[in-house]
Amino acid sequence: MGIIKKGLPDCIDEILEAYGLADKLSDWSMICNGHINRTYFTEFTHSDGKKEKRLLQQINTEVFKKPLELMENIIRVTDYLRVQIEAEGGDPERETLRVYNTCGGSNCFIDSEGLYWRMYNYIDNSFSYNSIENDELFYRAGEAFGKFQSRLASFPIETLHDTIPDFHNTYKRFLNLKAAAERNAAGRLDEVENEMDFALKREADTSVIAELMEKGEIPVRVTHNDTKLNNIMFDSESGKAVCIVDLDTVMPGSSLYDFGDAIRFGANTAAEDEKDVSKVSLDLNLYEKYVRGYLKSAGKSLTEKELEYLPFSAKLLTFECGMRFLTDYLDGDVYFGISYPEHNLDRCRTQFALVADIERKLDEMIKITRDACGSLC
Ligand code: GN1
Ligand code: MG
Repeated sequence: MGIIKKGLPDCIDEILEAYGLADKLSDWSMICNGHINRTYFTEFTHSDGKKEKRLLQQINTEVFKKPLELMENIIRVTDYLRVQIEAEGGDPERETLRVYNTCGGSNCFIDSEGLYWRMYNYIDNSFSYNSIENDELFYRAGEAFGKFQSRLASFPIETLHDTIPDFHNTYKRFLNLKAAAERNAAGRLDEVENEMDFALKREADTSVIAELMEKGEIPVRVTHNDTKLNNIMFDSESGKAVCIVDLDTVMPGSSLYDFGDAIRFGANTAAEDEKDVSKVSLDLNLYEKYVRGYLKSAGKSLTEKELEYLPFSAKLLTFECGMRFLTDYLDGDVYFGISYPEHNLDRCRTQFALVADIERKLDEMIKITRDACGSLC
């Protein structure tokens, strides 16, 4: 087939061969979503004329150092979800991810350059959002991540690998930031004096959730760990949330990580990398929508302690993400993809501005959460 492959990975023919799809590629495009992996939409035309759409993704092994364990986690969790979705009368091909095997039966393919590739089902007639277009949307996002959590409430967690240890251990992230400041590898420390001050003043917050977990005061759960709004696919026709994607960081963790990170991204009145921090604030109305949606589907599976710490988790996860962007800025942008030299610094500043606004609004967030918990009973 005469499809133009310029822009596709160099090893594309090798990859397609491995999946039994050589010479069948009839369409493709790059999907620019996320700061870590390389993702392509691909369409294949089989010899009987049938078309099949798949997602092709290169796993970033700089970030995901244990790609095989990561794939095992994804397969275990999606297999488990598939059974639940079927039992609920849903369509597992649309409501969760499916990992395709290579012809040799592997769940990913390592090309001759040593790069790791995998293929997923493509959730057709669906789309994701990078910002909230109406409040109802964020209610549905809360419901979707709540459902993800509650469907996995009885999952045998001991079968999951800890693929990135301490991923949301905010205290460790704080120590990493201090170490990056000491190294000053990119020579940028002078520029970030205010941001460093902001971070150092909040050291005490950083160990709160980690300590609750260590003491067993909140349970270890299967968590997504990257609950950005754009990791939910919505149905193009009904507008309903259909599928949670980007399962790379599915690991044992705390429900508070997933709740806090979703608020960080979705309830911010500005984009994650907004340059004008005066546009950044925590939208209390959106916060309430998410809480209500989330509690509707996950509320009954959460403990009192988890419920109590929901508002704080929004602050902590926002702070953590800001510290990670600042660390990467100090290190010379070695982790997150960037579009311009100050990108990580701008991202850090929006996160810290949001933390400051959450601090101002924490009492109101606590009240909203209590009221929503009250209407749950
Ligand atoms: C990264 O690539 P993406 O957008 O899915 C990061 C998350 C951050 C997020 C910030 C594995 O996720 O932890 O919260 O950027 N993923 C990893 O936008 O580090
Ligand atoms: Mg991600």
